[in-house]
Amino acid sequence: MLYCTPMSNTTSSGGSSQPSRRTGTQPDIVFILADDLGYADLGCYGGRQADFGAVSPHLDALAAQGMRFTRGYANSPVCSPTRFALMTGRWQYRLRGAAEVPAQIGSRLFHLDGGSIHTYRRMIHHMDEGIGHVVRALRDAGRLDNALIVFTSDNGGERFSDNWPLVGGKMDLTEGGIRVPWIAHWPARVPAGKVSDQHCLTMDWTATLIDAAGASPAADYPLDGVSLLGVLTQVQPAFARRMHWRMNHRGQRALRDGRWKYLTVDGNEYLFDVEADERERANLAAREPDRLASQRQAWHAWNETLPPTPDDATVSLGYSVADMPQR
Ligand SMILES: [Ca+2]
Repeated sequence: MLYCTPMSNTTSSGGSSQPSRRTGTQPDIVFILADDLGYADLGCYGGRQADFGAVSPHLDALAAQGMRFTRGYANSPVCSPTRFALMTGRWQYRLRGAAEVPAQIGSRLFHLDGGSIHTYRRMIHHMDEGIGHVVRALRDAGRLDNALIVFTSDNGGERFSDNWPLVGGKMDLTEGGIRVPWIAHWPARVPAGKVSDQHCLTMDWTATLIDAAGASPAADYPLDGVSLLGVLTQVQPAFARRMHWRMNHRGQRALRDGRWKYLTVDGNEYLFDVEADERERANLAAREPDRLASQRQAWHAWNETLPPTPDDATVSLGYSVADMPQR
């Protein structure tokens, strides 16, 4: 998914024949949302080289010349809800039908009888080449300096993805299902070579892009996302915020609060120190009952601010353990 929004070519005023104001004003915005790309699929996130060489040299260059986030999350571990959140800048749970994906799709669509790591890395490489063409076109047009290029993924990695060191993938609220690559490149405003541990969600991009364009959200639809413009431009340090998820599928709930993560799956409760244990293997729920209780309460307090999940919300995985052994 690629949005290109030329926002700076209509800013001249007063009948002046001067070229439109560009530097320091509204940027061009290129928003690139990869599908099912895992946290460690790109070289700049620790991905391995393929037999043909670097898998993602253009994205790696954007990260090196811009800002790379290490705690950027998708609003959901599945496609459509994250896209709803991106399009509205709000919790997807506010939108009827976006709670989960009522998909009636057969496993035939997934081509489960094909694919390989080699093919998967080739696909990423082709995507990366296309992004390289976009960057080159902006540079050739003299518009790269004030172009905000954003790259992220709509959910955690699919069956051939590399999510290391995270556990789980698409459909899971463990880190591998929701923590994804986040890259921002904007030479005019974002210093090169920065790595941020800001906690952030897909819907924050919506707030950030509105902010970067100098616009305001509609008063009737206040945003749940928060602008990261100050973090991007280094005028503001990383700030604390809680991030929440919920999903009927397997009764999953998650709260990320600082270094802590509260998680439920299949009726089981977990508490992890995600900064010390990114793989969520050391369950501290029994050792820290008070913290577990306060995190559980915080999740419920958030949940009560949102519409309930519709009774008829369903999800189709498209395939099951009958098609593929569980990871
Ligand atoms: Ca997806």
